[in-house]
Amino acid sequence: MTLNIGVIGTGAIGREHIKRITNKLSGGKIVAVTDVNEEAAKQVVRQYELDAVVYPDDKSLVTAGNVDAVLVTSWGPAHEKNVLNAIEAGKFVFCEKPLSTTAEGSKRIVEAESKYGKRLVQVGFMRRYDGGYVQLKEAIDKNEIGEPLMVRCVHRNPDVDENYTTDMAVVDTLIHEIDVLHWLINDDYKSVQVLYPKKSSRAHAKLKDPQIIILETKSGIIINAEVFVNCKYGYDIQCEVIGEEGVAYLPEPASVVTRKAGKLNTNILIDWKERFSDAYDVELQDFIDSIKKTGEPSGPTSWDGYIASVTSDACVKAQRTGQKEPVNLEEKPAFYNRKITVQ
Ligand code: NAI
Ligand code: NAD
Ligand code: ISE
Repeated sequence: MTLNIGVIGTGAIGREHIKRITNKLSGGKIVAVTDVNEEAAKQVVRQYELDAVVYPDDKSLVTAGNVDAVLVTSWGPAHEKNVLNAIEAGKFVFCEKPLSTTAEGSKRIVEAESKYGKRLVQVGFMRRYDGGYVQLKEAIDKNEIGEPLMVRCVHRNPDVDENYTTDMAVVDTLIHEIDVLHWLINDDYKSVQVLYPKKSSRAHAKLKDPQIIILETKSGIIINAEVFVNCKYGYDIQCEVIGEEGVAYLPEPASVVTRKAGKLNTNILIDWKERFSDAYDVELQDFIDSIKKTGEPSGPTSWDGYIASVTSDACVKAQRTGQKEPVNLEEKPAFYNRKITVQ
């Protein structure tokens, strides 16, 4: 059986995911697309020679009879409405991060899904599927470095456009660390604080860049996360977990090392599309396979999206106040405690 997929938002990552589902992955087919810019949706159908209908809006796409699952790759502020419409139509939905740009929005999704009574939603937190992060988690879970005490990480982009504002360093960028780190160290966040180092002259007026975000967990682990989105030299993701017995590092992407003319050289990636390309493949294949085998997606849940939103709201508040702000999570509903395993 093929999972028929409708795509809301045919921008950068929408096109990437359409290409991988069409050319690389198995078991899924793009049958519908929509974009607020209708010409962009039509162009994608032509460019990738899709056998897909272009719908005028998300509501008509999610209610189309032949659409089994919806891929939300619109921009962040549109996600909540897109996902709620899909749940109302009883469709599976893979939503790119963030699930919603506010905790209230993510909570509304959690409530709608719980009321529906079956898991429909998977959030695009692809780092949980990245080979390097999976190895790092295995090392921590096997107690290879003892109790984790501190984490240092870095999220650098070469540049961003004029629409990227100070809060997006959290809502759009740090959101990946927020999700992957509590999963990695099996702990919950307690408080957050944001520091602004000297501003890069490359950052435009509405963006404070770089930023240092300090997250403290309930057990007392301190995470120091740097977001620097005008670093110029490349797309660089680093993570280092310091434990009682040793230190574990996220592996660098494989790249040839040359020794020549008195220099040791290796390439650094420039584009986020390449850095997590394999992880995007695995997460979407898992979404397709899990629905087919178990009738539910098994990846990051709406509750994971909610945890990320509550933490990101606290970080945005901390950006404004300069103070340590608490992360106040509600009790996890029993609905999200079940573990779904794909054989
Ligand atoms: P983009 O701006 O290139 O594409 C967004 C597209 O959605 C645009 O074509 C826009 O016209 C369309 N759109 C916006 N609102 C819409 C709506 N209500 N209905 C239909 N279409 C709508 O943005 P990009 O970079 O593709 O990002 C899209 C989403 O993917 C964002 O949520 C972003 O956070 C996420 N993303 C995730 C990445 C990851 O590593 N997981 C990487 C890049 C983006
Ligand atoms: P983009 O701006 O290139 O594309 C967004 C597209 O959505 C545009 O074509 C826009 O016209 C369309 N759109 C916006 N609102 C819409 C709506 N209500 N209905 C239909 N279409 C709508 O952005 P992007 O870089 O592709 O990012 C899209 C999403 O993917 C964002 O949420 C972003 O955070 C996420 N993203 C995730 C990763 C990742 O690493 N997981 C990487 C990039 C982007
Ligand atoms: C983008 O939306 C992503 O999700 C990328 O993974 C991230 O590195 C980048 O900063 C975001 O803008």
